[in-house]
Amino acid sequence: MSRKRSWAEPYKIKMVEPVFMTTQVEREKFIQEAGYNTFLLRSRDVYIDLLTDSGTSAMSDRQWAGIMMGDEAYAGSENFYHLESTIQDYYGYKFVVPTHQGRGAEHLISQILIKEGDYIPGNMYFTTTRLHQELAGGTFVDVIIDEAHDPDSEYPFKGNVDLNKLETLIKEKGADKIPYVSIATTVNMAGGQPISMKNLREVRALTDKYGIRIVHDMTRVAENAYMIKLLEDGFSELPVADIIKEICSLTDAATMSSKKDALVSIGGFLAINDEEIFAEARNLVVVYEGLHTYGGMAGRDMEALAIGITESVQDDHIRARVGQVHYLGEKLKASGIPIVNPIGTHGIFIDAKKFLPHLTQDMFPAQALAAEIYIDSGVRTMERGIVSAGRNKETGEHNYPNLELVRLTIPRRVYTQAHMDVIAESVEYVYENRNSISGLKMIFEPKYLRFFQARFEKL
Ligand code: PLI
Repeated sequence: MSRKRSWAEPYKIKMVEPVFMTTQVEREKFIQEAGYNTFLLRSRDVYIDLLTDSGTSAMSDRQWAGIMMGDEAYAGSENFYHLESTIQDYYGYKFVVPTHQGRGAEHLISQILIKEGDYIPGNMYFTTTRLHQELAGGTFVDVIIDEAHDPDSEYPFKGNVDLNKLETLIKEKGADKIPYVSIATTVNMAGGQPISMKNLREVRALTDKYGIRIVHDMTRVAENAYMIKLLEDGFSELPVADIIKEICSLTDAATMSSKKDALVSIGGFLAINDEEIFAEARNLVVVYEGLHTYGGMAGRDMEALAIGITESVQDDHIRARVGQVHYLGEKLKASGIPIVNPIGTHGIFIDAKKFLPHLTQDMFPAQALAAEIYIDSGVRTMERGIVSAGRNKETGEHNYPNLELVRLTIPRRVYTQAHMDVIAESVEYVYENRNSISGLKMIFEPKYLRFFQARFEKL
């Protein structure tokens, strides 16, 4: 008999943060006051917070010790040099510009590389990434494989680029109109789906042929690397850290939201191999973020980030992180809840179209379902569907994405298996009572990234 060992956490708990329990009657009032938008709830009114895995990880004792080593000099902080060498060592990029978080890096690279009228192909959009591309005058073009838009497709690498779509676009628009291809590891909006190394190598070969750069959104690169190790031929014996290094080596620059993979509450960076682009970014960062040796982060935060990066690439860590997500996903699948398949790496994505077939997409089914789950149990999730997709830049109409999802995002190293069980019980209960859930009407819509602040009323 082979020895079985489950994914249990490679750490023990040293400090806890109490949370408050609320009643269903209170939660009905809170969500109504929040305009049925889980982003507008107060966190003290939330029991288990699955809004996001961004900035919500538990830091290690090493990271907290690093916080005490903050060198808060305005210029030339020791922590910056530690962070810079850590990024060079683990990710292999040559130059580093720190930013306050991921979208700060997206802003810089978009302003530097994109001209009015350009096209930016990518493996599905991400909200802030696409907005910065548009604000710089570009148009995002989705070149992900069709399987990524199908929640039932079991294809293991739904983050892959459709090379035909990409080459057709290059031929149609001309390589000079495409400043770079935007590649995310993993693809958040598709359900946390990885890209394969084979596909990334092919994208590299194709972009080399036309002289086009690849900008890597490396926000969850360790999770992507782990899925390559699990699923792709030839990688099972390699450490995750080596796979990460190879992924990065196939790209020219990277934007990072350190608030995810890298286990810190705040921070990000732009990493670049081209010295001229680096020089421009290093100049522009002082306009929008802060001096080039802190870019909007405190010295102590850069120290925690440098340590977080080294922890995030360890096989034991990433196995437990993804293991917990899969534990919840398997439980929900076993009770017949429609979720995106295969199970992703940072959360479970419920298919709200299938969960609530009596609601049309303009009744905001995922938004309504997130509100119902909160009312039932105080578990906070978020919408990733028509509200997140925003409006078409030209026509002003809603974008109608095929994926209408509720994301149950799991913070890293924060919740226990018992929390996962409670979450599953709540979703199962709401599913049993799904026929009584009504749709929503949008009554307030902000201009940018509307999902954060939009307000709704029950129909
Ligand atoms: O939230 P930022 O500005 O640090 O990073 C923006 C960002 C860029 N790329 C990807 C793939 C993200 O997931 C991302 C932020 N994601 C959030 C906040 C989330 O809840 O998924």
